[in-house]
Amino acid sequence: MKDVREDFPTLKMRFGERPLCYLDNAATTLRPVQVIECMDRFYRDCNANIHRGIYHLSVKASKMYDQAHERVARFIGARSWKEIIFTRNTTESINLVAYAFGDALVKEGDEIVTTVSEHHSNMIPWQRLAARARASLRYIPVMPDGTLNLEEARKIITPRTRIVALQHVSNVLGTVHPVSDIVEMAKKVGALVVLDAAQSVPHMPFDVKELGVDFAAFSGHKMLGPTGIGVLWGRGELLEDGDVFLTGGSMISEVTLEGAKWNTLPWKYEAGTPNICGAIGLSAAIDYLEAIGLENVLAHEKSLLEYAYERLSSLDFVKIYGPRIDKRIGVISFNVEGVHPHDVAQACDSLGVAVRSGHHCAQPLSVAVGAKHGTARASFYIYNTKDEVDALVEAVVIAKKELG
Ligand code: C6P
Repeated sequence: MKDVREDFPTLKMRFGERPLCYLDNAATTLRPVQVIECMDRFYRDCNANIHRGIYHLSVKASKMYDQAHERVARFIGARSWKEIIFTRNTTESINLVAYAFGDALVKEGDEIVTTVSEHHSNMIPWQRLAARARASLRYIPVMPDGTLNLEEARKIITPRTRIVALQHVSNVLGTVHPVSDIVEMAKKVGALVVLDAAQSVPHMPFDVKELGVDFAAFSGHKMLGPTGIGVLWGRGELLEDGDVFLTGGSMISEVTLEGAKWNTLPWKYEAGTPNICGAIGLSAAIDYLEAIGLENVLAHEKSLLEYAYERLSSLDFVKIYGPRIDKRIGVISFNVEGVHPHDVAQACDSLGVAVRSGHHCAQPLSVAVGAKHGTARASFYIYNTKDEVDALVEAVVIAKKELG
């Protein structure tokens, strides 16, 4: 893979003698100059609201925003750009599905299925929907290594199941879940499948048609794009028929004092002035990632994961959570014997190494894998190096020596 580090201004930061070693990419990635400059150009040269003005600038901004839908559609193999809805983030995308589709679909006595491995944003919306509908929410349990228990999944997904919501990749353990097995189970009983793709779209080739899911959600800020822009992809025919979520300007075609008619796709789901520059910045991020190639992104992360796994597991006071490395991608969660994960993260910070600590917004999963106080987590991306893994290991050794 080409050396990309020069493109990331944040990597030039230093902490005393040491360079920044950014290993919190599952939380959010850094942005390359190509994205930053693209957004800067938009605000300088093209700034206008979209789909409202007939003047030159507004038409130009509208075209760029519309093209951003096309860019995302091509990137994830959607059949049409009209299937791409811009939201704020993965969380909002999942809430959109829970409200606009879940409320109409799920009735008293029905079942919604999710997994113990989920990020809270793919758990709480379903807890709330189950409560609104008087339906029950059932969880596919995880094995001690954090992989899904498929035998139990076969019993839990029943003809009463209306929605199966699962993540593609765990943000805590990096586990890549067997989506096709779950899709097969869900389709047999006629349930919709909602995929939280926040940790897969940025890291591996991703095609919604191949996966066979009904909805997929992800965030721009986890894939070199800006914050405040997310995507919901949905199958066109579902989106055509679905109820609306947020209401107001832009999402209507006609309004009377009595009511309104909804706009065509995707605008029906994009109420109000959207994050125009965010969508354009996300397109630039996709251009950047595609120039590298998602297979190369995955291979690079895997090689860092292997190296980190080997180095950390050679320390007998470190416990690594999650499955074997062939079942996961570039995330590694661990604990240092006798040291709280927040103290590990602080020891890392003192050497310029940024890692996250805690439950990583997936508290039930932490508990299920035996890490009730959480873990320290390193997560890799295209600009990380083996030297940075060495810096992490150095910090972990110091944490044990000074605090353990
Ligand atoms: N995980 C992490 O440090 P938002 O915040 O809406 O962009 O993404 C939510 C989300 C949903 N699903 C998964 C699998 C995720 O990893 C995340 C975000 C970050 O792990 C921040 S909590």
